[in-house]
Amino acid sequence: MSDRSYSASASRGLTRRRFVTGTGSLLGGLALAGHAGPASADTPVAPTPAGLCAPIPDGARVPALVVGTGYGGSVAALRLAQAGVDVHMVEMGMAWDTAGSDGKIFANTTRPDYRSFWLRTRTKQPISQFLGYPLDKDVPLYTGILDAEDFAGITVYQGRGVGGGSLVNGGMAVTPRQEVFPSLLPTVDPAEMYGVYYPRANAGLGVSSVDRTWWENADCYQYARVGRKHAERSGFPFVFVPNVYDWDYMKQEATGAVPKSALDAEVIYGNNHGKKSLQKTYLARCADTGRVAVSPLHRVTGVTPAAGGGYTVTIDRLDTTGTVVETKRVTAGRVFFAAGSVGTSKLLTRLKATGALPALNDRVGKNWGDNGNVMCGRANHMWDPTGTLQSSMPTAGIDNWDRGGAFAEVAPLPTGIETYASFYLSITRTPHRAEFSWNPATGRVDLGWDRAWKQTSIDAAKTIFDTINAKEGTIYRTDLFGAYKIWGDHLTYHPLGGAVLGEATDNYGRLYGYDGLYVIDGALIPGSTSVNPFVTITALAERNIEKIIATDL
Ligand code: FAE
Repeated sequence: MSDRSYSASASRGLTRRRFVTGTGSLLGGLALAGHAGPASADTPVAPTPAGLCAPIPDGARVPALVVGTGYGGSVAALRLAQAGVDVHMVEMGMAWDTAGSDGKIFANTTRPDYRSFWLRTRTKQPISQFLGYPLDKDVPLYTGILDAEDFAGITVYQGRGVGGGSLVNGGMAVTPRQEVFPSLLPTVDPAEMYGVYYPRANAGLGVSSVDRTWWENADCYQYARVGRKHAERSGFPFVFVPNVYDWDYMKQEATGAVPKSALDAEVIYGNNHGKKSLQKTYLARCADTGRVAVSPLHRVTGVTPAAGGGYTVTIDRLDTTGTVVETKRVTAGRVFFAAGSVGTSKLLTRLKATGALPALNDRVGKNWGDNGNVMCGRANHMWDPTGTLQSSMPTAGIDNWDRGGAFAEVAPLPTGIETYASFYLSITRTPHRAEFSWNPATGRVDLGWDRAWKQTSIDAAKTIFDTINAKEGTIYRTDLFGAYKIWGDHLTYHPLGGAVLGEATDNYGRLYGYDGLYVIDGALIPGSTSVNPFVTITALAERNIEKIIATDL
């Protein structure tokens, strides 16, 4: 077993009217029935610090406006505020500070309900079938936490709400190996990233590693130990990876001392406990500065130069059915695009094409990739059970990047029953990159992805799993993504690129064509991080905002 260099290097209560959002990876919920309705009376569960969730008034003027509250946006807001700049963050999703009728803020992965999906009337779970049963079901239309955004050939899963992807992701906090980094971001100095910004990001995110002694004996990681045994018997490096989950909390979950979250299959629709999502780390620190305010359920639709300097930003306020109930216009001295790779790319592509920001260059909307994501399951023998209790927080991966172009996350399949299945999300090396384009006929931005491109990723993943199957005498599961379908090749959890560093922007995220407009999220990274991306997104944002504060403000 090896650690290679996947090592990592604030959780605090938030006060009145603030967000508490929980936190999450992979699995598609395995629900077969039933859903709760919206709470009849809202119960405030998490207090919010005065002024943090404070909707921006129409006509306001702000020095800095951040579009989106995910990793890039939270880093930008914190560092600007610490430098003395007042910041307003605009977030299309909800604050996630109010419990439903079940007393919980977030729905369970195995029981999706109205809270689970962004403006859908039927769930679209990443794993759509199990043992021949279709899993999707009708839900009420609601501004839920997970967006399954459909483009031609690919569904892009994204978090919606204050905290962005940190609300729904698996918390795997992976720093790429330094020798791989130059192929990911060729214009960025690896020495400064590994010496300064990765450590800063890991510290800011509260990243830590599981206690190995506990892990070796914990029932909830039996699936991971089976994953290790199979990887090592086939000669693949099995690497432990850090996470942002609070391991002490998980230990207490295992003993029954506290309410369960990771050990109750919570993840892709939020974690009610345990995970250090951005609300508990960067955004909590934003609140402490007293200089950051957030408008939840507000969506930025326009940015254009203002007559008197700065930018006019058009913002729609939404209700929980997604209906626009008000349109506001505010003026911002500087605008930071942090709406996620897809959100930022869509906005910029449309604003360039429709004449709001015509001087953006031709690289806007280009060089977008899926981080080579592909999923699969393997059917183990009856003597290799993976356990009825599985922690939803992954702790390890199989690294075959150098030889086969694949890094496979050993993922849980927390169904509550013994499935004899091993499940994996592979991140693969793939040359395919797509473009966003404005479609005047539909008034939408399209993404030119071809499903057939995933074959490269499948071939890379097979370098690991064909080998393991041959060694173990096992086969692939064919019941998770459709009838007799082995590969989950229809989706990505890791959208990256579309406004790439050194292409649409300079080497620090300043958009070419406009002073005072910046990109500071996953859109900057050209399609791959070789591992799970949020630590790299955070570290790059730390690097860029430091330069911007030093030179532009
Ligand atoms: P992101 O976190 O997506 O934040 C963008 C925010 O902008 C969102 O809150 C949007 O709602 C908001 N927004 C978008 N458009 C607008 C608009 N027009 N106006 C206002 N607000 C807007 O961006 N990564 C890992 O490293 N480890 C994992 O274990 C992992 N597991 C994942 C599991 C799932 C199910 C998913 C979906 C993702 C996972 N990821 C994981 C990916 C990770 O969450 C993602 O790369 C980051 O969240 C991207 O960070 P950004 O700052 O780019």
